[in-house]
Amino acid sequence: MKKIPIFFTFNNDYSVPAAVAFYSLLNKAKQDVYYEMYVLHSDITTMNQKLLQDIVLKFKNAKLSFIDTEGYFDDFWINGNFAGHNTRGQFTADTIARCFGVKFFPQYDKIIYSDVDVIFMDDISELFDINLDDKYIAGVKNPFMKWSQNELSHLSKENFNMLKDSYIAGGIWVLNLKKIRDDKLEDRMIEIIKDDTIIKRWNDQDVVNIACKNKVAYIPLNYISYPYLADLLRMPDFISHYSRDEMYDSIINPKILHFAAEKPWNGTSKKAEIWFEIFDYLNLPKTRIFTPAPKSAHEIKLKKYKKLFNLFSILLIVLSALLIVLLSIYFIK
Ligand SMILES: [Mn+2]
Repeated sequence: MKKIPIFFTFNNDYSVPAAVAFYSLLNKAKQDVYYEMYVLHSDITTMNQKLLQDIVLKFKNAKLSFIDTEGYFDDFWINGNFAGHNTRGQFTADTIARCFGVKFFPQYDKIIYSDVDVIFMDDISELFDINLDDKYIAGVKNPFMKWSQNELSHLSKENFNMLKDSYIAGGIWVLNLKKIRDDKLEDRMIEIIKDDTIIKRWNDQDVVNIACKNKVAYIPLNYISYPYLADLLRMPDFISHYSRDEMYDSIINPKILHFAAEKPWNGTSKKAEIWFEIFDYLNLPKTRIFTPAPKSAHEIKLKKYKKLFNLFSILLIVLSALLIVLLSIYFIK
C-alpha cells in the first residue's frame, strides 16, 4: 500500500465544496494507494466534520484527521499586511496555513497540498513520486502571466523579474517539508508576511513564490485544468508559457478540474454540471455560499442610480406634502 499524505485548509463555509472534492479524490483513487488526509482549520463545526468523515468512511483506503490551528495564524493575518490586501474575499487566515505545513506535520518529509474548489478527475498519487531534490515545492506554472500584464504587476521590479516566467499557481502543491525544515523557510515566509513593503495580492501564492525563489519543480497543467481555459484559447492574442498542445491536453485529459475563478455554487462556472452530479449524489445541503455571483460593475452602478432616484422621489413627495400642508394652513386662515 502506497501511503500518500495530503492536506487541505478551508473554513466552515467551504465544507460542502470539500465534501465534493474528498469524494472525487477517493472515488478515483487507485486500489493500492492509501490517502492520509488532513484538514487544518479553525472553525469547522462538529456537524460538518462528521459530514466529511462520513464521506471518507465510504472508502477503505483513506483516513481523515482534523487539526485545529487554534489561532496560530491569526497574528499573521491581522499584523501581516494580509487583511489590507484581502481583495477577493475568499482568503482567510486559514489560507495562510497552506504555507506552514511544517509545524503541523513533523512526521512527514513530503506532503501534497490541495484546494477544495476542485474535482479530482483521476488518481493523483503519481504526483507524490516527483523528485524534489533541492526544490522546496512543486506546483503548476501559472498559464496566464504572459498574457495578462496585470497578473503580477503588484510585485516589485526585482520580484517581478525573478518570477515573471516561473510563478506557480495555487491549487495543488507538493511540499518538500524536509528541505523547508532544514532551511528554516517558514521564518523567511513570516518575514515576507510581516514586510509591509511587499504587496501580497495573491496572498499565500505570493508568499510561497517569493520565499521559494525559483527553487521550484513543475507539474503538468493537467493538475489544474481551468474550466475557462478553452475560451481563452479561442482568443487570437492569448499567449502562454505552455504550448497549445499542453493546454489542450489539460482540457481533454484533466487530472484536477480547478474552479479557480468562478465557482459552481455561484451558478456561473463552466463545467459546473460535473460538480453538481457529485453534489446531488451525496445529497449535500445548499449552504449560504450558494448565492448568485457578485454583480458586474455596470449593474452595481445602475443600482446606485436607482437608489439615488428613489431617494430623490421620496424627498419630492415629502416636500410636496409639506407644501400642501403649508398652503392649506395659509388658505384656511
Ligand atoms: Mn482554488
